[in-house]
Amino acid sequence: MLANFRLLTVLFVLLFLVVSAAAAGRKVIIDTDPGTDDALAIMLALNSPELDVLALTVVPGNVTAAQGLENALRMVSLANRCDVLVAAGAQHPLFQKLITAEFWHGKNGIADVQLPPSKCKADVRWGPDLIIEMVHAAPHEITLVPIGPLTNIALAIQKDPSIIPLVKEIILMGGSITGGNVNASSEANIYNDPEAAQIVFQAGWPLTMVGLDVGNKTLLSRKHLDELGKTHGPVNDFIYQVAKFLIGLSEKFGETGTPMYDPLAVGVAIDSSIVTAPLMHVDVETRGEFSRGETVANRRNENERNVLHHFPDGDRYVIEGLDKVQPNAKVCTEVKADKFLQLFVSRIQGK
Ligand SMILES: [Ca+2]
Repeated sequence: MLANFRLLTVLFVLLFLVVSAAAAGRKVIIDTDPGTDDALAIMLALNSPELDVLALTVVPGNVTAAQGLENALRMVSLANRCDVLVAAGAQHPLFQKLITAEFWHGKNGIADVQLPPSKCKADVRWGPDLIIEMVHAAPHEITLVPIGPLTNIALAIQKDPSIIPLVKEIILMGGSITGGNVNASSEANIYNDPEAAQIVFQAGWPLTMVGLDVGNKTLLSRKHLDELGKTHGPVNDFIYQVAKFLIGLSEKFGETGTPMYDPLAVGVAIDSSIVTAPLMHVDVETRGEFSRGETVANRRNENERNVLHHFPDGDRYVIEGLDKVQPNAKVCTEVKADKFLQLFVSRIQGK
């Protein structure tokens, strides 16, 4: 009888641990250059029970590192989430000058919305160090969600490559396999630090690329804005203003809504079934005359094998077969856009 009671107690404790672990959600670190669509992504993450946001690490991109840190701190404060660590990281890309995007994001990077000063303080650790420490503290549990240039992530794995197999997976916003937004070939996050991106893509960890392609199929429109306008709360009202700015901007350029680039990466972390993501080998072009920063994806995962031969009439290469190329990324190509947009609106409403 006593043995049965003990067994039951152990079972209950185990059940409690399993349930509480599930309730805590997937541990994520968001590396961000906030940023209007970063703001939407961060607020989606902070209000989704599927995710346990441990930290925001800040990278320069849409805005400078200093402005990005300030925006991140004000946003976690607005959401009443000083428990989420916020850390400054790199101050510039690895090998090139920073390109900021106030043109698209407003002077302060968050649609010129003036948020109250932050009640939360920045963590003293450097962003890449914080990533390294957190991954070692929770091996195989942490998902990295970079939604800016990949500078911080590259610095972290260069400083401590032993974290690579300890990261659960990496779901990043960046790249495109159908042309860019900076120019004909390149997407902004990758273009802002191509060398860092190539390091991250070749690291050999489970990587999902949420690129421009699917972002452009996921448009937040006036219909969604009206839904957000029906409810209120500090986060709700902030996101309403940011979304209104972005939708207005998209209309100026003849579109019917704003692409949810960064939020979709968070959406994939919440529920990967919203996207179709075939395996491909992706390299980042770091040299090309017209294509620096392009994510070059091999859709067939094979290359022709060209072998040099010497013939009486001269030397030439002859195709002798095909060599397999190992995929290194799941590349999102399709998205259940309506489902995701409804999820986004429902998570923000009333918050
Ligand atoms: Ca971003």
